Amino acid sequence: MPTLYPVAGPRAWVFGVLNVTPDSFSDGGRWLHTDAAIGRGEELARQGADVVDVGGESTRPGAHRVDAETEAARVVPVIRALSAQGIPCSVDTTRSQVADAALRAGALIVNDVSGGQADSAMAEVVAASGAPWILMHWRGHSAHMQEQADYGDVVAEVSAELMVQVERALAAGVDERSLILDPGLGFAKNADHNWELLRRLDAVIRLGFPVLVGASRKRFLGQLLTDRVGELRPPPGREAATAAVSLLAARSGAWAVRVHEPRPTRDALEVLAEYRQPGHGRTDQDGSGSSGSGRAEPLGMVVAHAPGSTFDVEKPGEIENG
Ligand code: PMM
Repeated sequence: MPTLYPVAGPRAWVFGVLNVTPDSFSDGGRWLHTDAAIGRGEELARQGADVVDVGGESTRPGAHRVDAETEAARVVPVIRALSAQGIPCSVDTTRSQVADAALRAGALIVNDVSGGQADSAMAEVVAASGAPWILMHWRGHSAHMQEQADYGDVVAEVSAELMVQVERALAAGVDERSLILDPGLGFAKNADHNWELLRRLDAVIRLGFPVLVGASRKRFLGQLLTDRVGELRPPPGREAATAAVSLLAARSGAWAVRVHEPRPTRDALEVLAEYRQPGHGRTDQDGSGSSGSGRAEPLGMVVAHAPGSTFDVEKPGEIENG
């Protein structure tokens, strides 16, 4: 299998969230059955997701764990079916066993919210596969993570802790070019921590790795949009705020964003790409621009067919978090 590396381009990538779980904070229970999950994955791709991020275990604060067999049984058939249709998939898991099964079923990327800390065998699996690995900032499993939301300088501490995970990954033989970092909004972080990380995202980006940001529908957006009687805006009403955060993150240089509803974010990212680089994605003859998904090329992946060979650019077709 060729090796994929994330690279920068005119538009940030959009990861569409597909939780095959009964209890995720925003879409829990909706896509638990395989057929429903596959249909949702197809819909996410139609809505402009560049990658469908398939997870089989909820990570919302306080969530309890499922066993590896249950988690794999939820994600593997979905990844196999979507990959067979040419829809790029990542697997959202902290377990090497699940990552391995997902990669064999066609997943291209491992999204590990524990940044390699939950399972010491994960680095080995990733290194052997050559798949890109998203290392998210993490201080412990969901059941207790909010007790760890204690920082002096959140940006400096998150950056330093991410670099520890990078060093561990490299020591285990993972290719440096395969690593993607994520500040982990809502994971052992309160609203102030999340906003500070977004404001100073450039510091995380300066660590020298592609950065993915997952703000979608998280609690800190519900808090921002609290109504006059003090009710938090429910998750489905946080879409415009999610698209706004995606735009800000991309403007700061994020490589990708992870969202529940790709269309508003994808549209916002198309606006940013056009603003920065006029006509960047025009495919029509008269230069007037075309509409719909596929207009702007995403940041993309490069494919190395053999070590040292030339690269080709591949264009791939209420308890709540944070
Ligand atoms: N957030 C959730 C789950 N997985 N993965 C990454 N890389 N970054 C995130 O911020 C992130 C994640 C939270 O739960 P959800 O799947 O319900 O959005």
